[in-house]
Amino acid sequence: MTETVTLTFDDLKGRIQRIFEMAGVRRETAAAVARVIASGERDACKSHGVYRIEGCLRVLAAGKVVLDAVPQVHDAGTSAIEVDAGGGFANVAFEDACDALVARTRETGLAALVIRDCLHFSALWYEVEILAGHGLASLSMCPSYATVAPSGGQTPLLGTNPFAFGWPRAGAFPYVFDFATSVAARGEIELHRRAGTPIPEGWAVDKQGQPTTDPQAALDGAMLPFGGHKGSAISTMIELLSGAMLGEFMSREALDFTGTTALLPRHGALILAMDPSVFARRSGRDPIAEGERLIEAIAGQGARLPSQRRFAARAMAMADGIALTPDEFERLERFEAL
Ligand code: NDP
Ligand code: PYC
Repeated sequence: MTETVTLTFDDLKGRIQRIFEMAGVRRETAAAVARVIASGERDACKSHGVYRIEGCLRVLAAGKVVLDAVPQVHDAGTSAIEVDAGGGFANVAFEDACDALVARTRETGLAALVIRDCLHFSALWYEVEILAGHGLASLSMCPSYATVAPSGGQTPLLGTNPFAFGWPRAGAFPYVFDFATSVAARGEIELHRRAGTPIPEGWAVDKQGQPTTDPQAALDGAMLPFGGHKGSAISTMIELLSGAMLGEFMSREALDFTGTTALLPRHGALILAMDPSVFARRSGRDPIAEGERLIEAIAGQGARLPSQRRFAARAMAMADGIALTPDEFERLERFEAL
């Protein structure tokens, strides 16, 4: 097969859900995992789209995820709502606790969702976008496994620790940024390895601590934080807030526990949600309109807004379908036949 194959969002999502259900995953979990993977593919986020199915199936085969975990939401009426994912995928835990988080945030202005004992393999924009859809600003973060050297070091200690921010906009896609705190996500390096292409300089060092553009040497060596000491500090903050503070694994412990980067790490996650209208109440100003002025001024300079590429890809995919390469489609069919 040489042609790309085009699928609708619902078709792709349904196929992915069936793959996970056939692998023994509980229906609600399979649906949540399928939604986030299909959304990644729809938005041209290749490092967290259908490519991730294989990694998730590997974790299932290794018995390192609890297939039938039912998330337990603990809401004691405080600012921190907890959901215990019970060793299952984070996506369904987020979905199950989302309404409680939204309600508490509207009530108090600021609330946190603590996800415990989960496997988090997906892009974080998915979560902050849902919260922006409810009119809330939010920050989302989690550790990963130790694959990134701190700035000035050469040995993996930090995770690729993703960090996302969402801000609601009236009548437009929200303002969302979402990035690994390493120069690139590990998934990007893996995609270069598969394609046999070199990675850009500055992404990683090899086992000897020397700069490398060889993706395999990078995967075996250490990835680097973005922005030198600044990214290194943000990544450390994520380890502290979503690892140490929650009493969940930090990236080094997650790697020790799993024993390999070939399987997904197990850890916690933290989402902070804020209701701008509650914070602005006494100012008499409209925070969304104020934000709009800034965002429009940024775009007015010709600057690209974060997520702009993704939203454009989404619009195209929703109109014309989601295009899979022949290799991606063959893999999908292979997983369906398992
Ligand atoms: P990118 O570097 O591709 O993108 C980071 C952000 O910057 C995006 O919001 C992107 O928008 C925006 N952006 C990119 N280029 C520009 C530009 N020129 N001007 C303005 N904005 C720009 O992301 P990463 O490779 O760092 O991360 C990819 C994904 O991996 C993330 O979704 C992250 O959540 C996920 N991840 C998940 C992990 C986990 O443990 N679950 C671990 C690590 C990463 P746009 O999307 O529109 O290009
Ligand atoms: O791409 O770095 C990554 C990653 C790690 C876990 C999920 N995604």
